[in-house]
Amino acid sequence: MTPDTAPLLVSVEGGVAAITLNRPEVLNALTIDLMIALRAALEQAAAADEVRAVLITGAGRSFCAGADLAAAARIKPALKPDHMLRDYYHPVILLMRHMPKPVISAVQGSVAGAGMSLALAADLIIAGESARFLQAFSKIGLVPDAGSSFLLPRLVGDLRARAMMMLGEPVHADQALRMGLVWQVLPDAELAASARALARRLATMPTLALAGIKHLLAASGGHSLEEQLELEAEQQARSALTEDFREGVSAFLGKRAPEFKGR
Ligand code: T3D
Repeated sequence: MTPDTAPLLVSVEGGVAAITLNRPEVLNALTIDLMIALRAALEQAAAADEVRAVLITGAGRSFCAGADLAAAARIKPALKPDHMLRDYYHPVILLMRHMPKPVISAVQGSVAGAGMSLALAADLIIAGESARFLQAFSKIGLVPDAGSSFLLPRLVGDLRARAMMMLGEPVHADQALRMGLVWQVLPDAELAASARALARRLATMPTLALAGIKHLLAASGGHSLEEQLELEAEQQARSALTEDFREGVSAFLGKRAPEFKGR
């Protein structure tokens, strides 16, 4: 396998780990090999000090068409879907949600099935105008998986999530923006450069504060107001001890731009 034919491409530059799903001939459909490589890339990005933001993209005309149905048909019944999900998908989704660094997904074309779950697991989703979000599961007699039934209603509300999941109709980029499913929609030609710029910007920010925001938001859904106030107070106490907080205040008082180090 040459680097160009690897199912996943990874590079690190300017504090950003850029991870590209690279099976464009099948719209980056997800195989076990790809999921293993994706998990490893995310684990490395989470552990590396020089990485302060992660960008996930898909090569070719689409971000991802979900699980590779041809590969799944070949390996069944050797590997049951629940084992497949637990062993290969869940670790990836959990890493994206919980790693103490911002994760962006930049999507175009079809964003379907577990590919949509993958996009939704990012902290920020930006889309090219060609993007079409498809809860493809019901079309083939499956239920949403890899986190879609958790993440989607929290983004767009219960009714819209139900409609997307039950009807399995595509939601186009402009509608996705109106629904609060994506942060930004851009012309496809500008997507890659804008996504890199956004990732680089996040990589210069106070990384521990961004990690704290992820932590707070992950907890808020299951907390009472009292519990969340307490967690905010604990988190703020930790944030106030960081080098970046000292730098932020010093830069503000010195009327200069801050230089955050992620510490
Ligand atoms: O058991 C388990 O694995 C459990 C886990 C399940 C998680 C899931 O993700 S379930 C949902 C799986 N995904 C789908 O059902 C979507 C299937 N794909 C489509 O419906 C369409 O391809 C799209 C609407 C996404 C895009 O349509 P279009 O017209 O733009 O492209 P296309 O011509 O259909 O696809 C291009 C090629 O990619 C084509 O190959 P070919 O004919 O040129 O050789 C097509 O077969 C291939 N492809 C697309 N999606 C998949 C795929 N190959 C394997 N698996 C796919 N999911």
